[in-house]
Amino acid sequence: MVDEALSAGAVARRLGVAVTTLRTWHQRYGLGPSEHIPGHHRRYTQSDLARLEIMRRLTAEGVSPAEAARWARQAPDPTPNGTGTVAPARILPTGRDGGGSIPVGRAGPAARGLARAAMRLDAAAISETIAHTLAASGVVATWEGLLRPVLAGIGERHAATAGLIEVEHLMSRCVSEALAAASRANVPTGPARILLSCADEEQHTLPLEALAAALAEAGVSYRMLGARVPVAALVEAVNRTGPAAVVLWSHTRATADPTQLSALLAAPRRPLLVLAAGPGWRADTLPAGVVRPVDLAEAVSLSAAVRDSLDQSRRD
Ligand code: B12
Repeated sequence: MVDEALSAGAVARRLGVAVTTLRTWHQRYGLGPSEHIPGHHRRYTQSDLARLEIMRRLTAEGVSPAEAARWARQAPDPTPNGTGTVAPARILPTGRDGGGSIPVGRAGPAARGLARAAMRLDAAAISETIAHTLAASGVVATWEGLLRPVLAGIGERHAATAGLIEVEHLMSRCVSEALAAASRANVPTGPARILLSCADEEQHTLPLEALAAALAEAGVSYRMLGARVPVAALVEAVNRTGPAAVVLWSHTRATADPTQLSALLAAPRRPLLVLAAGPGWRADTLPAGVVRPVDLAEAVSLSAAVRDSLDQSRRD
């Protein structure tokens, strides 16, 4: 028995999770090692491993850890006669995707297919799926139903395992390219009324790239400053171009300094609308007059509305 029992590190490697995750599953949900030899660290038996594999699979599919642990504890011992010995390969199938999967919650088959293509690092399949869905369903539906679930799933899996950085980078690149290639045919000529910018030091640009493509689809012209814009440069751009609205994206608390928003409100050519977009901003720290959209669709409709009201006031 001792020969077949495994250390926490070995189990973590087999499951593709961090040792700290195993520790949490042990302490919070009682899914710990059961082999105990006096004078040695506790070790995981094959039955423990089988239960942990159920835990890993269900949590990856979006089941809450508490619920997944309940199923894992109740599962019959899969080892012959409950002896705790079974070939690891039977418990842990591995494939060319490197093992494991990206949880996409209730998203549909296209998102599951995209998640699998991302795990295989199959750039051609990723790009084809995104381009096809953009053409068939438009930008907002593609973002909400396809891209957002897979991006969030990658983030979730990365947080649990500290892995998948290569998947995250390839996926980001493919999403950027596909959004940039979406049609700009509806964009009118003339001045861009909406200024899109990331907060200072903010590198998460994909949601703003989705907004740019969605505005183009809706016939609204925009100017995109992209990642990591220092506040002085942002104010300079506002004063030089006089946009009707500025959308400032912050994805994490670290980049959500509200003084960036105050600087926009104090700019000589103050925009009609300042939108603080993204999960970084805290509602209770936003300066008065700043609006926080709940999602992409709302950011598009607020931007379109302010563009219309500016055009109308110029005509009157
Ligand atoms: C792709 C990605 C990256 C890429 C970004 C590439 C690019 N060009 O954008 C790269 C590799 C550069 C990156 C870097 C980092 N990342 Co990153 N990243 C992600 C990932 C996987 C997806 C980001 C994304 O586009 N999300 C879009 C959707 C999925 O996000 P959402 O919050 O659900 O969005 C909803 C709302 O914001 C709302 N909404 C409200 N208003 C509006 C307005 C509009 C216009 C839209 C569209 C939506 C919207 O609707 C959205 C849904 O549509 C996330 C995981 C995640 N859950 O987001 C991690 C994540 C955001 N990253 C994280 C981290 C830690 C980092 C790094 C610090 C890593 C590092 N150690 O270097 C750096 C940060 C660098 C920096 N200073 O900015 C953490 C942040 C944790 C935290 N809360 O602080 C996350 C959550 C991953 C994780 N679970 O650990 N990352």
